[in-house]
Amino acid sequence: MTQGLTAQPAIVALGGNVGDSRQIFTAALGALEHTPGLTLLAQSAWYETAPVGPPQANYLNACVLLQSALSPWELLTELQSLETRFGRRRRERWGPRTLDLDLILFGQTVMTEERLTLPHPRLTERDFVLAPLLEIAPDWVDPRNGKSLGEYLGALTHSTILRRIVPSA
Ligand code: A4P
Ligand code: MG
Repeated sequence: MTQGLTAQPAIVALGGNVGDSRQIFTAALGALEHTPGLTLLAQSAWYETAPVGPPQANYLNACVLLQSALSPWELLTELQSLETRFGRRRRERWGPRTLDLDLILFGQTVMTEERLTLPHPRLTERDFVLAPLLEIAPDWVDPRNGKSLGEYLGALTHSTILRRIVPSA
C-alpha cells in the first residue's frame, strides 16, 4: 500500500565502516534515487566519525532528504533490503557494518513500535546524525517537545566528528 498523494518528506541516515564506504554510499544513493516512490531532494556532506560502541574502524556518516510516496514501513523495508544488497550482515549490536540505513524522520510522524520508532530513538544522542541533518533540515523542530536540532547538538558533551568531506559531484 502506498500513500500516493500524501507523499511525505523523510530523512535517512547512512553509516558504514567496512569496505570502501565512499563507493558504497555513492552506489546506495544511486539505488535510492532509482527506487519507485522515492525522490532524492538533498544530501548532506559526508562525515568521518569516531565509532560509538565496541572498538572498530572509523565510520562514514551522512543524511539524505527524500520525498516518499511509500509508507514508513514500506520505506524501512526498502532500506533493509538495500542494506542486505550492500553486504550487511547483522551480528553484534552497534558492530561494524558495510551499510546502515536508518529512518530518522518521516514527516511529523511520532510512533513507538519495536520494528519502527520515529523519530529514530537515538537521534538526539548522536552528533554523527544531528550535524548532517542540520545541513539539510535546519528548521526541523521535534514534534514531541518543540526542541530544535541546534538545542540537541548544543546539549551533547561528546563529539565523534573527525572530518567533514564534501563528496565530489
Ligand atoms: N528500528 C526501529 N526503529 C527504526 C528506525 N527508525 N530506523 C528497528 C531503522 N530501524 C529501526 O536495527 C535494529 C532494529 O531496529 C531493526 O529490527 C529495525 O526494525 P538494525 O539496523 O537491524 O541493527 P543495528 O543498526 O545494529 O542496531 P541499531 O541499534 O539501530 O544501531 P544503530 O543505533 O544504528 O548504531 N558510530 C558512528 N560513529 N557512526 C555510526 O553510524 N552506527 C552504529 C549503529 C554504532 N556506532 C556508530 C554508528
Ligand atoms: Mg540501524
